[in-house]
Amino acid sequence: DAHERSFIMVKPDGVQRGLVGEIIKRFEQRGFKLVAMKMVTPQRALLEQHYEEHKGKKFFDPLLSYIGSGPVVAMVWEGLNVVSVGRKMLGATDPAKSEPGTIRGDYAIVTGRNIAHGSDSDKSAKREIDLWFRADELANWTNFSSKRRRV
Ligand code: YYY
Ligand code: MG
Repeated sequence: DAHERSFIMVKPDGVQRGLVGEIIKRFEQRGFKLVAMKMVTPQRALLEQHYEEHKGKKFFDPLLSYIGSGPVVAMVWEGLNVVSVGRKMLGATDPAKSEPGTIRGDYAIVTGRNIAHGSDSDKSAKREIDLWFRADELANWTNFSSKRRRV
């Protein structure tokens, strides 16, 4: 589905380290279309929902304090297989296992500070986009330059 969407977020450490542009650049240059973006300091209630699958795990509280500590850049990217390709571009959750060339493999060394988030399935993407964005925050635009390149 060429209109598949993924929720991608630059975490506070990515913002602190000046990697916002680098991460946007990678998704843009890969050919994905940016449909929403905002900088926010997320409330705990939002993060509890965002990470609800991890509730009860030992890293849950540190994770929520870390993500809630500062602004993040929340984005929605669109394009063919953007969920799975986005996960590949991010690299493994544990940066020690992320291949060089991936975002985490190039910029991170520990799981607790792994720079960016990406939805892990189409279902999670829809849930996360709904959680972080109102419908009117998603831009409806046509990328004519990529249309011309398509065969
Ligand atoms: O989807 P992804 O971010 O790659 O990993 P998850 O297993 O969903 O974990 C979410 C988030 O939690 C991870 O990016 C860092 C943190 N975390 C952690 O601090 N320690 C772990 N053992 C596992 C995950
Ligand atoms: Mg996850």
